[in-house]
Amino acid sequence: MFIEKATDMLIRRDNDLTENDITPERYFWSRRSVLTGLGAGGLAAIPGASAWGKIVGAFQKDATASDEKQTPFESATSYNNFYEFGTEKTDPGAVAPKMFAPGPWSVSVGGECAKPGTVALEDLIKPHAQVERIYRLRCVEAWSMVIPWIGVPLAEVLKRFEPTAKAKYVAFVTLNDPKQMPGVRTPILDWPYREGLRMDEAMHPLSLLAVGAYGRDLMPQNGAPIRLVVPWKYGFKSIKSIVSIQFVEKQPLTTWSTMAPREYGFYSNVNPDVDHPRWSQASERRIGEFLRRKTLPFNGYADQVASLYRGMDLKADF
Ligand SMILES: Nc1nc2c(c(=O)[nH]1)N[C@H]1C(S)=C(S)[C@@H](COP(=O)(O)O)O[C@H]1N2
Ligand SMILES: [Mo]
Repeated sequence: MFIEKATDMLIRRDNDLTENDITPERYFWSRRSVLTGLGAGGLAAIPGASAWGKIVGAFQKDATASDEKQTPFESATSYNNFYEFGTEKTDPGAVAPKMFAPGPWSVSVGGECAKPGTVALEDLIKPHAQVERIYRLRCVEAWSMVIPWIGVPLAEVLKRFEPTAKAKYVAFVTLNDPKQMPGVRTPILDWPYREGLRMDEAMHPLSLLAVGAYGRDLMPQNGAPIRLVVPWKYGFKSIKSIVSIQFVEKQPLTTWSTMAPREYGFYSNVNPDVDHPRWSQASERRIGEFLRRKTLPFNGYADQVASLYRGMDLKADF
């Protein structure tokens, strides 16, 4: 059933593509995962191959970052942070497509909830529920991108597990596989990569569980097959290649705030008034642009999210 569904999606979507669209660079990833051939006769699925390879369905366009120019696909897939594949910006794009081939993927969801379970990716993120959201993503290193993500609002996914009243936070964990992720063979970070959100942040309609970008499945370097996108926070909160989501009562440990608590707080809301101890956060470089631009509070999403933090001192809770 798993495979049937994927095959179905695959044929539906690939009918819209011409041979020209299927260039090795743009299509390499999905093709390698699922397809045996792309001849004129059509497409064939490898029996038993990853059902994940075609998770992006017939998504709807949704709220966008209006008039902003999108970062080219080539930049968004060659300038990345994904320490599991190395610490240089070019490492994930160079290494992940060659080494990381997520097979059938499931996410285990548990903790303070009535209906815990390990759920296959295509059951977690249903094609008909997918939306495209053009979000700014602002790295703590003072660069940013504008990316058309495809995914499902995190709240919609979380609700079906029926979090209890004790669920105050949500903790996320990335895959930790030394065979596919050369970076985790060295203790540069305390693997696996972990992140967390307060419950109301997780339930906010802007929080997205992304499975695609630029109209297709996520590239390995962007966190295939499923990652978080929390656009009002620094990029490191947007954890990639998620294997576990747990509802917890206490604020969970997160990778960067454990590594360097003075530099990275739990909240990590984009805040031009709170400098990183080693550099200013007042401005940023949009990848592909020459001039720097001013960084906006909450990365420009203050109207939607500032109310979550009413009464908090965001210089103390940075
Ligand atoms: N598992 C994992 N997730 C991660 C990271 C990482 O190193 N490992 N880096 C984070 C950082 S610092 C940023 S800025 C974003 C970058 O996302 P992008 O490469 O898709 O633009 O991913 C975040 N998610
Ligand atoms: Mo980042």
